[in-house]
Amino acid sequence: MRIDVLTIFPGYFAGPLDTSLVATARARGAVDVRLHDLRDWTTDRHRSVDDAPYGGGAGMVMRGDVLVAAAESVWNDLPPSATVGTAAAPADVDGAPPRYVAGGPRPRTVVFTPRGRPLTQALVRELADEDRLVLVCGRYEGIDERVHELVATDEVSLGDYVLMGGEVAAAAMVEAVVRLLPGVLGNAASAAEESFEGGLLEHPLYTRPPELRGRTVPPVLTSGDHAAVAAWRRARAEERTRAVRPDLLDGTGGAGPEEV
Ligand code: JCH
Repeated sequence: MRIDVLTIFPGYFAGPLDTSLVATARARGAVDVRLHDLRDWTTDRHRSVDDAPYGGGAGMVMRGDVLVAAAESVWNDLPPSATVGTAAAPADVDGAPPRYVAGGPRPRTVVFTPRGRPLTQALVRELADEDRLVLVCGRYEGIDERVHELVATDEVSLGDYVLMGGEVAAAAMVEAVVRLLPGVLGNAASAAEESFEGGLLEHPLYTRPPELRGRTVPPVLTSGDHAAVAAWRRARAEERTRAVRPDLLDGTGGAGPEEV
């Protein structure tokens, strides 16, 4: 899978992409993650990616022209020079390969926003089946609405709280998607994924030492009785889910967003 990330802070991703399983997956070629600096598509001396909101109000808005040009470049594997400063859709070049334009059919392109559909394991599974993903990270007070209309195929929220930009949400999505790619994790993790598919929270985990600050390990886990272990784990998972996430059991999907 190829994942392109559009951001004004490509350096933000240095840690998440170069650490642990994501780094291993990249090194093995299971995923090709490419970072793009949105300022490469700016047209002015100051390389501005934001401007004041029409209608007034506090804060700044990410410019739609910069984001559309960046998306068209990345979708079509073209350098910034090919799309920068194009307010209208570029004219068709005869004999040119098929090209993606804003508003038309395009690769799966996620724009992060607190107004988006919440990121769930079901969406992660769906995205992990794509050949490529484009992740768009805004900043400031948000992105020009026309980018949501013309560039986004998916508007996604990390949860019902307000971040300062889309980068943390994009890093979370990369981790969640990459761990599902073929060959990235072993069978143990596949099993863990199935257990979430059952709609319950994870059961408690224990490892050595057998006693920690006076607290021992539940004897069933060292009994060697696999059926008893499975029953104990299911009971604890149900108990925990009922206590902290009853919405996962009642099928309503949880509370709606507040103030976003
Ligand atoms: C973002 C902001 C106040 C946006 C700018 C771009 C995603 N789940 C989730 N929380 N926050 C985000 C997110 C994603 C992209 C951007 N901001 C800051 C600040 C807003 O309205 C109240 C909207 C936040």
